[in-house]
Amino acid sequence: MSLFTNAQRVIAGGVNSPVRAFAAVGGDPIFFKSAKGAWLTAEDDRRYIDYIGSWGPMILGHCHPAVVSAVSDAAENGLSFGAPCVLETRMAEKICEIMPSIERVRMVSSGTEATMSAIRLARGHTGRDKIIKFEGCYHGHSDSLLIKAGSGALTLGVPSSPGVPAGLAEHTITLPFNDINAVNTAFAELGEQIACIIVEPIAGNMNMVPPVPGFLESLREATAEFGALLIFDEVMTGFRVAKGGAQAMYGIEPDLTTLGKIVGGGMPAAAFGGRADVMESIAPDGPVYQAGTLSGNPVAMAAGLATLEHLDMPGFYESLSASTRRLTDGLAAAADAAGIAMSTENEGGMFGFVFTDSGPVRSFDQVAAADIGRFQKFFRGMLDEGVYLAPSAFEAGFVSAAHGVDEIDATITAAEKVFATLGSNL
Ligand code: HOZ
Repeated sequence: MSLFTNAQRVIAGGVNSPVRAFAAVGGDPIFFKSAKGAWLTAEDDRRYIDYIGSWGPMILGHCHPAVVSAVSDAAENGLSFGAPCVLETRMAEKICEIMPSIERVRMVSSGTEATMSAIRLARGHTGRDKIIKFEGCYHGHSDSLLIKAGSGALTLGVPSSPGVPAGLAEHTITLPFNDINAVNTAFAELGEQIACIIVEPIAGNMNMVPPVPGFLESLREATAEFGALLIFDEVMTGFRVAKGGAQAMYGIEPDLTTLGKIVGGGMPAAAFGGRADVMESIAPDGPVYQAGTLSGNPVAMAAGLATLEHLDMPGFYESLSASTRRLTDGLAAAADAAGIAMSTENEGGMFGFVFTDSGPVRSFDQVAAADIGRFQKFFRGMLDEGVYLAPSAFEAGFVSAAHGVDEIDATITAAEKVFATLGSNL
């Protein structure tokens, strides 16, 4: 019996998160037993160059010695206290230092918890129910946010999940990403009822789609004018596209920010934070309730802190960006040489590629109209060549500091080989 078949007997769908099931690319998912640097090792001992990085957290590469040693030191002192510890304060100080828009922070255990809590806070603080999100953006799987969502929901064709009460869904307004007019129209009609906008400032759950000039600025202006809050979901982009996240890159100060992935350094930790006056509405200071048994867990704080501290190394982001650019430039050149229409994006350690001749990709409609069949063949060919890409055309990819020229160039060579089998579409 295959490992996947065995898992399916006892785990719903055989996986603990749907996109891992390979449903969109065919075949069984690979089971891994270890990881080091840029490499994953499967149960059958095959090695793969990893461009998922646990979906973002592993910016230093797998098993970075400083992170592993911080985790084992912390574990020696206790796995969980369910009470305050100084590591939490140090983590909060570090986050506030890196992202000055965050004056107060609250640690949670997952990105879903961070976005769910930020939405409740925005509603509680403003006394309004309606929220705006964008089609193809994914903010975790809480009820209000699983409407026209990206990531696994989009991959599996259930962007608006059954099980979300209609009475709740009616308060979620979904607009096209990068459509400034749609935002202004929604505020002109319903501005006084809108609690917040939540947005991935660079969308990473419908492949990778950067904001058009003026889009994020228009969100800032509309929310400020109507007394709504602007939430940047930087679970993916935080510490990833730049140390200070997309908000530092674009020079926009959101009212609230959600963080996950890198902030936990590979352990389950996430956070939300922002303006002090807004965060004061959270219990125990204020009436908006939010809590968690493992929130601020000392082992997770140690892993996250060790990771964030490493980002201060001189030239860290220059080198990471250069690696990512080398990868996307190489992939683009290989596709071009094979006569294959492909559009690529890269920022910091995050990248995307879409099989389309309509690039640059700036809308959900462009991603939705891309050649998914070609992606599936490319994915499978690359897997055969020992390159582990996200098993979905709607996910961004991640490069770590452990990806050297050797790994990047081996990936490009693999792509040249696979593209040659796909046939030109130009
Ligand atoms: N939501 C994640 C991708 N954007 C996938 C999480 C997982 O499968 O681990």
